[in-house]
Amino acid sequence: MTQNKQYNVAVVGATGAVGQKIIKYLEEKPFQVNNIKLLSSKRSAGTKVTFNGEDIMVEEATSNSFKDIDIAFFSAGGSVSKQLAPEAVKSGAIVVDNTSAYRMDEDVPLIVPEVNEGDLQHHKGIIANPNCSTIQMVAALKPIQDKFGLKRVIVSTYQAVSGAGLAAQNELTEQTRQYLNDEEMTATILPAGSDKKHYPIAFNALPQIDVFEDNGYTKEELKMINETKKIMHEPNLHVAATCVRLPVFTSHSESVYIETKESNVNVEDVRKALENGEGIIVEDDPSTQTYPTPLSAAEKKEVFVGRIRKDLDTDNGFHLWIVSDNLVKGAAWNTVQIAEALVKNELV
Ligand code: L14
Repeated sequence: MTQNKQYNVAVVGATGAVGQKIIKYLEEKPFQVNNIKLLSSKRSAGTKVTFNGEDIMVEEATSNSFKDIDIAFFSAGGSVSKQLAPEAVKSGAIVVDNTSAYRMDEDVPLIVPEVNEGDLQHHKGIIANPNCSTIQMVAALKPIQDKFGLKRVIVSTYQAVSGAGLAAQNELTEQTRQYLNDEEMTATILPAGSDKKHYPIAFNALPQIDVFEDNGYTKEELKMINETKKIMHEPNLHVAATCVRLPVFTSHSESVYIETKESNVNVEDVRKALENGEGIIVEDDPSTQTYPTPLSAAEKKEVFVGRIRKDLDTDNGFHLWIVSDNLVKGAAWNTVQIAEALVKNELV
């Protein structure tokens, strides 16, 4: 019986913000962990991390790290995944990868369990965790797609700095201090992915996350566009995205405009579909000023939806405000949920 089976797991990037959260969610026992191996770059190797109250030494990840590992979580950047995920698969592990390295590969299922758990059946060793902004949006759109179909999605994001790592968080803190002390702000990190030019994020809004492509979209925007179509099995869905960084530490927010395939859908139908959606919490009551915010969603596993309203001009158009913790549902929790689904479906 799968329930009694124990699994050997490895976490690559164990000292990072997402790796730490993966370890925390594994302690909640989504399945039985027999042995846990904590791996990192050479730089962080030798530090100790606790798992279930026990101190575990973090080791440098190499191609030999994955013997006897059943599930390997990768969250140490795209180049580490490119180099070591195939090695882990060769050793017999199933990889759940939290980077963008394999997401659009045809052979790699891109999974949000509430949306397309079935795609796990076709895995060939590597499973990809989608981009944080994509995850929370498709989780909220799924119950609407199921009930009314989807024709078009236009999203603008309001993204936290934590997605760009600890250095970006420290930069926001330091720039805030500088600004309030009338000092010049030093900017060296954001917009992340860009090595040419940097802008302060404190008291600002940056319409660039990741680098620009030739068509004028940023990579983050194209990730949202392409990943959404893949996860929702809608190659012809019209999707447009504008991704913006805000001086917020945790949780991404999204203003999302959708058009359903069905017409004559009313706002109560959409609200009901969302209320019944898996992993979705509706927080929406203008009479009490109830809606989710980045602070209210932080550290929670669910995706929060508010401001549900009908477009005033387009019959099948609706507007939503979708908020979720980008390091939790957007990264660590979705990754652990994928492993849980692998176990449940006896695919590991
Ligand atoms: O594609 O800078 O998983 O906030 C998610 C976080 C890309 C960068 C991904 C950020 C990353 C993004």
